[in-house]
Amino acid sequence: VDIQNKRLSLIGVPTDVGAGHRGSSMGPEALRVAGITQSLEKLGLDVRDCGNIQGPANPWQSPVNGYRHLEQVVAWNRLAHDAIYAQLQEGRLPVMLGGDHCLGVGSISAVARYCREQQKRLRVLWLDAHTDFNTAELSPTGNIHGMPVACLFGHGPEALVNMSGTSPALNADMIRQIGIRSVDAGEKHFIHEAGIEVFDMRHIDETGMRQTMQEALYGLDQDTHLHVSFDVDFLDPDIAPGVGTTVRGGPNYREAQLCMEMIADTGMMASLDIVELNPALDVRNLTAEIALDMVESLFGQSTLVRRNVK
Ligand code: HAR
Ligand code: MN
Ligand code: MN
Ligand code: MN
Repeated sequence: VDIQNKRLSLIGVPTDVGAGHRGSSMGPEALRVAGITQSLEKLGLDVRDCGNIQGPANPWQSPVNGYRHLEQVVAWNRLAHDAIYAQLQEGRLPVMLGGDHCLGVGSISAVARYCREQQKRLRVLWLDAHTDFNTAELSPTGNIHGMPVACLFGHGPEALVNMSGTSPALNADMIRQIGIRSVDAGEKHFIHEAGIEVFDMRHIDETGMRQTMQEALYGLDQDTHLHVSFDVDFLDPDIAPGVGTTVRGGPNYREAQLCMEMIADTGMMASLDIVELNPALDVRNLTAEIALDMVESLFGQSTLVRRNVK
């Protein structure tokens, strides 16, 4: 795949209905202010900014039956699903500018639907401090941004579980989680049961980011659609404080950059989520700028000087 010919579509999905803090709804604009369009154009990419999706306001209520704002979360995800699916059908590479990570349901459901129709294999890289594998019963908060992976695996409310047209949308062969360092007790048990391969921070510390990414990317072929779901809280809070749920001990700048560069080296990334950026908690848009650096690396901006190194 020749990244130079890639046509991108930025889709803003300004939500914080799935989170426990207000403010990730300002994420899309913060990424635009940091210059995402110009940065990607400089890399030779064709960028279409589709603007923002409009959805329901955040009613800021307590959880009901274990879910906070379920109705609004479903509405936003349906809209995100439809917008992303439309861009995929046009042969473009959707870049979802979130928004909180509840949007992973809509985004990845659209990608799963598209892959099924195109008979492509799907590999999702879930870059996150969290596994996001809670259910209403397991979640300590009721915040649905802690539940999207469980929903994609068929565990959750009907409307979210069936969004891709078949349930489950994903199975354990199709996803690798990287950077994990905060998992709730019941969630940990459940993720083992599901058989998901988790490259947690202990794995990264012991084997290094290079080895970790070689394992996470192992087995891709020309028929694979590679989706990256980049939760900005993947990054260590020292470099990325502008997120709602910071967890110490994440990848530093260089480790994260290597992760992104190794993904770019495959030339296979075909869709991307950038989620959980919260400008209300940021310092001078620093986290947006760091996240954008990482996105530039994902799209092939390289630190390599020596030519024939891979
Ligand atoms: N596990 C916790 C919960 O379910 C925190 C989840 C936080 N999730 C995100 N996305 N920020 O990864 O509430
Ligand atoms: Mn997440
Ligand atoms: Mn997270
Ligand atoms: Mn830059």
